[in-house]
Amino acid sequence: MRFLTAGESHGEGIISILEGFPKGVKIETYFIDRELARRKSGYGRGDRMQIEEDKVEILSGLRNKITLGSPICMLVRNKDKKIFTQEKDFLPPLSVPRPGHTDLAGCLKYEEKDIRNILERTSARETVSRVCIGAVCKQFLNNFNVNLGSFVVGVGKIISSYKPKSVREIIEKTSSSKLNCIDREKEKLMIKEIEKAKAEGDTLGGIVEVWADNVVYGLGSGWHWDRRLDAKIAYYLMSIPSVKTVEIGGGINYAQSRGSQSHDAICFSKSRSKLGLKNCFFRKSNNAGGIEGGISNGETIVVRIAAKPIPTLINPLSSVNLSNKKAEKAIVERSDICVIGALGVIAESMLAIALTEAFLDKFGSDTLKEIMRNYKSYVKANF
Ligand code: EPS
Repeated sequence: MRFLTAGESHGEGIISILEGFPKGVKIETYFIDRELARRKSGYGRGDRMQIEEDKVEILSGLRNKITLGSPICMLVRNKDKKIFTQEKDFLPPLSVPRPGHTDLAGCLKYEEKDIRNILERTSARETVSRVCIGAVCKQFLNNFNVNLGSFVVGVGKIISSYKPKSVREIIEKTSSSKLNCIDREKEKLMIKEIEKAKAEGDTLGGIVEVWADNVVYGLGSGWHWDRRLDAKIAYYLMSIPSVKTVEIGGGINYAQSRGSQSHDAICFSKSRSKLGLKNCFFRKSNNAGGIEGGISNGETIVVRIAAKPIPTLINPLSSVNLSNKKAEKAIVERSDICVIGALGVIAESMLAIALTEAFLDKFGSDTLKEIMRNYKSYVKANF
């Protein structure tokens, strides 16, 4: 399976193409739209989110809601359309790059003086595509009872230490949250922090955790570096704009503890039923985050990501005008104060894509029927 995304932030729309996705999977557009609505939400999002409807149109690859196995093409039209592929727009050139954004690096790379020609594509609006493709993959993973959930761990310096017990708990407790948060007390402080940053013309980053449960053991491989499931997940999550850190399971805490305190002791119980197995191995702790030696071990996949603050500041930082090379304040474009409340659904999407690819690698990729057959016989045969 592979996927492509296309589209500029203020162009016609955002396009996603998913190729190599199996035949026979039921796909509901209302589910994709619900995920897109989650992406627009979260305290601290900018005014653009009020303008856009973000409804998906599936242009190919399905008949009567069922995938044909042919490429799936999806389109989300932009309402705030300002640039055109054939017509001239009259937007003034943007010349002073924002520190932290792609503006300068992009202009240098593409020998460009108008930052708009860089920012249109590098805007995080592209994550609309990730969510469309992720929502299709989630509907595939549903057939194997894989559930995904995410929650905000921190905004700026406000950190919650609450540890949920299951994906179900995450979904239940975040569903009525303004910030995709489980910890209501900390959420109040996070919202205050966002309000304070807004009043001071500033922005905030933060930390999000994403979980996937009921993931069968044996996805990925330890045989070769580029087949490792942890490496794939890290790559996919690091590709989300603003993300600067990806940790799996214990992550950085592993480095600060001893082996005896950090590795998950192995248990076995005949009565423990998991993934339809009568007998199974399990762990009482999950510091490995569900992956050992690059292979899923049957425990919940736990990934933590950290994102930098949004680079567009109402009180801009010092910069240099690309045309005359004189010192000037960076450009101020309409933007968000904090996107951490929306980051979780994008992270879930990228994790769903990574897991779907790993699933297809292991169980085949032509039809859901074939994959299901292979999956069932694998789970039955093992142990
Ligand atoms: C975004 C749309 C953008 C920004 C934001 C994400 O809309 P506009 O530029 O028209 O206000 O709100 O972009 C960025 C954070 C960025 O760094 O480019 C969206 O749909 O997510």
